[in-house]
Amino acid sequence: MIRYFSLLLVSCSTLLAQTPNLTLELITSGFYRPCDVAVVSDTKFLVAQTDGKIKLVKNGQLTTFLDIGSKIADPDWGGIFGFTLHPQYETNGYIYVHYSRKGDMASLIARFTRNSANPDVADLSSEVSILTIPYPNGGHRSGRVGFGPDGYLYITTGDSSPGARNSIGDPAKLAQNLTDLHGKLLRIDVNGGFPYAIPPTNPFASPADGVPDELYALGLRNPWRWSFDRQTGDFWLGDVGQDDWEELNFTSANAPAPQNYGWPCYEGSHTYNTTCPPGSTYHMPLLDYAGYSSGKDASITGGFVYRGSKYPALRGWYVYADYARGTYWTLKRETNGTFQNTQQSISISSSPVSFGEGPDGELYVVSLLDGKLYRINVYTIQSVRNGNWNSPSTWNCNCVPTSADVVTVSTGHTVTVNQASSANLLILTGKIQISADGKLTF
Ligand SMILES: [Ca+2]
Ligand SMILES: [Ca+2]
Repeated sequence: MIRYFSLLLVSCSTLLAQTPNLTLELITSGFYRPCDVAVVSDTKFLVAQTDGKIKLVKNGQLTTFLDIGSKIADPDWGGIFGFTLHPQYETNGYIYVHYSRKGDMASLIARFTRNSANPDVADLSSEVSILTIPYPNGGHRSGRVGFGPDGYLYITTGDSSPGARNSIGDPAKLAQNLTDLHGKLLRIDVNGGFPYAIPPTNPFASPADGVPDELYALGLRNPWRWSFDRQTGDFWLGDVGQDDWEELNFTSANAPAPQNYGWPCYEGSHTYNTTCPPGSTYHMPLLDYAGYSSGKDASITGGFVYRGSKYPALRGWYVYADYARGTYWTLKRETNGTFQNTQQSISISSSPVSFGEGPDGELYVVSLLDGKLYRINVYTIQSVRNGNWNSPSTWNCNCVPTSADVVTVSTGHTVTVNQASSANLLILTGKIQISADGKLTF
């Protein structure tokens, strides 16, 4: 059999695992600096704005669900950083918000409760303070809060360094200081005590060890967004870099705690602060890519592994983005640790700042600067896929092939699998079968 690959084909690995091509479907616009999204259902969303408002999108209508604008430090850069719904939100109405408090700019993790009479609003007076983390220097505070598959609430903090370009990041090495809560992943049990209990399996759960019992992992700079794979429990975390490297971390569900993600001893997989003791216990990122000093501003936005049912070709792919560049990637990691990472052709000239995952596994994204909420779809043109593979001799798919696409192509005929853009063009002949995982075999 003869195979011809066009010059545009990225690599042979593209052939082995056909990458789904993403598109963005606009759901709602008109937000002011949306920074996080929680998906109640496929027609109901809560979207947090940096100015302290959490907006409700319900059947296309936009209303205010909660307004904590009077409590925040700054409506643009010091308001809400992240929020999440309690796993039993439908019954208890709890949401957990991470915001910067007016006055001292401390990070507050607070619980609010949906109004029992009107499920479309939450009352300001329902606030319960869960955890307070001082930020006397301002600086990176991450802000993501989310529940793990174990039912515990995970919270990331930034290193509190201002992180100005070409400055020294985290000069006090707080992210490596076990007595300090900055640059850490914290884990608490909001169901087992008030305001919370310490999970007994936390690595520093002993009150006598000098380490905050909440601490679960260390060595983080500004881990803006992260998630658990709902199928495997694996942990994916994007850590925003200083000047040189943006990094994506993968941690398997059975990895012991605490993991040390390296900052500021390492930026990405590269030595950064050389005064750190040499160590081999750092958790190196799955990948890093050149950041600000490469000539373009950069800021990684960690995403989710797609586990929805609407797009079988996307199942098992991790979707993430860069906020500053408007770039999206899909990444497929195999169990042996190898992975395929593909930059998507879509690039909105805006700011993908946070992803959200629905109860059905479908994915969403909000962009900060243009104030929009999108659903992530996969590009297909069904009518064209149903054409005759053998006639005409050149068959143009314009689709993402699925397991239903099986074809025998006569010698001399060509098949073009033309993805959303012309970036992935594949010309081949012979018997071709598209397997369920999106791979082409022939
Ligand atoms: Ca302790
Ligand atoms: Ca790291």
